[in-house]
Amino acid sequence: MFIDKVTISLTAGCGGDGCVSFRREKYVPYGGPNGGNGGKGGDIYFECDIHKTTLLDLSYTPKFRAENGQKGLSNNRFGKSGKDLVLKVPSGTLVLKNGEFYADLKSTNERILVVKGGRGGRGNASFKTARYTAPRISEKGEPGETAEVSLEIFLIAEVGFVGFPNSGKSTLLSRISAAKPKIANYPFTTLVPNLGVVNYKGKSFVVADIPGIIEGAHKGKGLGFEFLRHIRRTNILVYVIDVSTNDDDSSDPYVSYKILNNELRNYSKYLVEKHVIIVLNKIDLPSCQEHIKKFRERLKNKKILEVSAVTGKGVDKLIVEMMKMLERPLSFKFEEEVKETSIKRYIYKPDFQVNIENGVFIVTGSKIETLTKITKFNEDEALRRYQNIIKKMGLETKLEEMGAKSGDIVKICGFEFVFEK
Ligand SMILES: Nc1nc2c(ncn2[C@@H]2O[C@H](COP(=O)(O)OP(=O)(O)OP(=O)(O)O)[C@@H](O)[C@H]2O)c(=O)[nH]1
Ligand SMILES: [Mg+2]
Repeated sequence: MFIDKVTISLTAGCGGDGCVSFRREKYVPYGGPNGGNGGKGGDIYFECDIHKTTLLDLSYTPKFRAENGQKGLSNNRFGKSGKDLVLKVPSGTLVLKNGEFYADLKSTNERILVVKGGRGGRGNASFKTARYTAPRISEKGEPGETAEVSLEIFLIAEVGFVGFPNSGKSTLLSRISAAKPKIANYPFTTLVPNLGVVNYKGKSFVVADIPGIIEGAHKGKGLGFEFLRHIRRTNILVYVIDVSTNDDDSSDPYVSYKILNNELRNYSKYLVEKHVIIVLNKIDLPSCQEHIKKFRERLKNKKILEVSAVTGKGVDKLIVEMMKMLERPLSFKFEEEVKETSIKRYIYKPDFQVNIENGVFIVTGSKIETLTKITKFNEDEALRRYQNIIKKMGLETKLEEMGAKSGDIVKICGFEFVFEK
């Protein structure tokens, strides 16, 4: 099954707790602290694997977690770090982290860190200084980072085939490449995009054939619109238009061309800025000459080719044209388009913020929250250290400024403290 869009939540591993312990041996008085640090929590990475074609296996699991770090132990033994988790994604996967553009993975083995594992808590051996020789203090492990991540495949191809259902896109792809897409004489034969590699005189390029587009696609009709994203990276769009005649007006190739163009424009203004080749297909069928003549008269300044995907007539010329056109640069590249449409916001985050709710002072902010999470409040010295750090951050002054009096309740990260001047 071809799944080209998933949203998953990721939680990196939590760091292991640090340990409080002292060396106790015969004949070694004042052995000193020897509590080891906790191990680091595992990270989560995405890695590009060009042999993968779908995000199906990620769609089964809505939540991924990396392993936690282990606790530090006595005798300066450090906890083992948690194992990293590497999730494989297909080439062309765009990663949005918490709704913002994060990465575009294209080449094989390209790997990015998405959420970082928590730091291991320090054991008491780490707190030893010349003046402070017997610390009874350690930290808890830091929680791992969490994120909501959306993955979307944007297939990597140089040329995209677009057209109405049944116009012969898949037939044409099977003609020019080794791809074997399903072909049949009914609309919507192609349900997911097909890729084919065209080799010609020592050069090669990739063509994407997507499901047919119909009028009203941009309002959700048919299947094609969802798949237009897969031709967003291409340099060339090839409009495949059926010129075999029917009596009704709907088979006028010029009308088809206009409808297609309108749908593409409604999808994205960038699509219609690509290089275009118009392919009038099925010229082996009788009485299409009249249509072709009229079409050419109405669209004079466009590249128009006549082919028969079934007999192969005109197909070589099409390949040569595509190759020639590929050498011309595009006015807009996919990369720029992505950057333009998803602007990264850098938000300044203060160390802490204070709000008053029902007389309680609520303190938030990632720095102070992390500090709170790694502090072991049952250790006297850890508590003292905590108080020192938040004083240096300026929390006490801020609380006083906001009118806090002795005995008021201050809430940090779910913990309640009583304010004292
Ligand atoms: N006579 C003739 N028939 C053709 C030609 N090209 C395609 N066909 C026929 O048209 C029908 C549709 O072809 P497909 O290649 O499946 O069309 P498609 O554009 O991929 O259609 P969807 O996947 O539904 O969008 C098939 O029966 C083909 O055999 C051609 O050049 N001449
Ligand atoms: Mg098809």
